[in-house]
Amino acid sequence: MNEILEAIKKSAVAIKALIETGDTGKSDNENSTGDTQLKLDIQSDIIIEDLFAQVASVKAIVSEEQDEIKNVNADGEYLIAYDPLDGSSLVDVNLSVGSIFGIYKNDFTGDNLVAAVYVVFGPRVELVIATDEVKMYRLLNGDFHFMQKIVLNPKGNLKAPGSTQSCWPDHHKKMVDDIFNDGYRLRYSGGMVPDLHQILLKGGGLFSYPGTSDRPKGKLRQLFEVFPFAYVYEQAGGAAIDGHQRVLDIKTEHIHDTSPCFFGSNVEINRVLEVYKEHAK
Ligand code: AFP
Repeated sequence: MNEILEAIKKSAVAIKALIETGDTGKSDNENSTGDTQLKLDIQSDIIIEDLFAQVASVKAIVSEEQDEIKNVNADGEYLIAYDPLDGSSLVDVNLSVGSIFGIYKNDFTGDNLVAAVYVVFGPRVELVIATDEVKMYRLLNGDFHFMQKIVLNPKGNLKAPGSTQSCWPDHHKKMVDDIFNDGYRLRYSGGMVPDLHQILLKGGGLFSYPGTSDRPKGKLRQLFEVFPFAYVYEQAGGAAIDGHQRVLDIKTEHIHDTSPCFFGSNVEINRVLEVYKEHAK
C-alpha cells in the first residue's frame, strides 16, 4: 500500500504543476459518462496511469476518464479506481479541484474498498488518506507533512446542496429548505473534493447530490467518487447513503455507474433517512 501512496504523492506534485501552467481548454474527446474531456483531464490521467504502472502491488486500474479497466501487474494485490482531476472545469475560474482514489481488493465493489485517498488542489495542496482512520497531510517544500487526524462531529452546520434545484423531488426540496431554516450555512463550489473536504475539516454537516428528474441515478460516479468519499466519511465517524442505504452496500453493475449520494455527520444523515423513508411510504 505504501508504494501506492507514494505514487499518489508524486502524481499530486506533477498535477499541481500542470494546473498552474497547463492548457485548460477542451479536447476533442468525451469520457464514458459523455462529459467533454478537458486537456487537463487527459494529461492528469496520463500522469497517474504512468505512475501506477510502476507499482508492483497494483493489479489493475480504472479511470473515470477511460472506458475500460486496465490490467497492470498480474501478481498485484490492489485495484485502483480514480478520478484524475475532479471538477476540472473549475480550474479556469481558479477554484479548488481534486484527485480521488479508491483502493480495492479482489473486485471493484463498495464492500471491497480497503482505503481511500484524495488530493485537494487549492491555495494549498492537501492529501487525505483514509484507512482505519483519516489523516491529512499538507505539501510543504515538495514533501507531504502530517497535519492532523480528521474526525466528524455528530452534528455540523454546513450544507452543500448539489445538482439542479429545479429538478429536485419535492421531498428533497422541502428537506433542504428546512435545513437552511435551521440555520445551516450554504457552502457549495461545484467541486466535490473541496466541498466534501470543507465539511470534514469544519466539523460536519451534509453534502447532497440526489437523484433528480434530469438525473434519476444522480451524477457522481460510484467507483471513482462516491465510494471513496463514503469510505472517508465513515472512517471519520460520519456516514454516506443513497437516501435509503449505505452507498458502500450498493451493488455496482457497470464500472461507470452513478448513484444518488449524501455524505455527512450522523445527525444529518439520519435526517435524510427519515425524510426519504417517509416519502417512500
Ligand atoms: P466536472 O468534473 O464536470 O466539473 O463536475 C464536477 C462534479 O462531478 C463534482 O465535482 C461536483 O460535486 C458536481 O460535478 C457538481 O455538479 P452540479 O454542477 O450539477 O452541482
